[in-house]
Amino acid sequence: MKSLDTSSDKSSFKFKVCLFGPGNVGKTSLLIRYIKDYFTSDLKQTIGSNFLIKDVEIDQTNVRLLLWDIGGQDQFAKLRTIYFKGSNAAFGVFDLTSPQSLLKLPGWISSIKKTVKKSIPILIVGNKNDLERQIERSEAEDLAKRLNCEYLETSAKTGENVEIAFEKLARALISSTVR
Ligand SMILES: Nc1nc2c(ncn2[C@@H]2O[C@H](COP(=O)(O)OP(=O)(O)OP(=O)(O)O)[C@@H](O)[C@H]2O)c(=O)[nH]1
Ligand SMILES: [Mg+2]
Repeated sequence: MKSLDTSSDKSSFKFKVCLFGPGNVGKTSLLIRYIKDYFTSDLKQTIGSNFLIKDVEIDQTNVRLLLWDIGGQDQFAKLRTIYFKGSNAAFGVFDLTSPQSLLKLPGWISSIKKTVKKSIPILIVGNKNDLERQIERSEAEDLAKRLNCEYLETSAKTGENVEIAFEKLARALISSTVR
């Protein structure tokens, strides 16, 4: 799901990105912060999935991100592979105050790899860094490295690193396409 538009001066890319990770870690909140630039503490859990679009310009390149937000509760597990199909990149989220949530990421990643069948950029984000952390940064970094993923820490509440995270993934997508 990517295309190169040569009719304009600028190249235009379209990428499917799936967000993944357990329930309550802040996937929807990160998207709301990124796309609408606000935060609310009384968000409902995602039922099934949401789909949002963000157009960004990265180094004079227009990029359209098709962002799929999947409900992390176990009851939606069967739907997941449908959403993973055709993804050009994946954005994994865990909650820095919940060690449990970090431990669930390897399972999600192997399911993505099985479904997508090719190597795609995967970014892991430790979210809620405005709260008191229960996971050492080095522990999360080590896991990300072992899984071959980039790692960043964010807060959907304060907005820290949110735009940077999505743009990091967009850059990785552009360079993996242009290469
Ligand atoms: N303090 C703080 N709270 C956050 C942050 N991000 C999300 N939350 C809160 O955590 C709760 C869950 O956030 P959601 O964005 O719904 O989490 P989700 O990963 O989409 O959950 P599912 O849809 O069930 O998979 C909500 O009450 C949010 O307000 C953050 O960065 N800091
Ligand atoms: Mg959600």
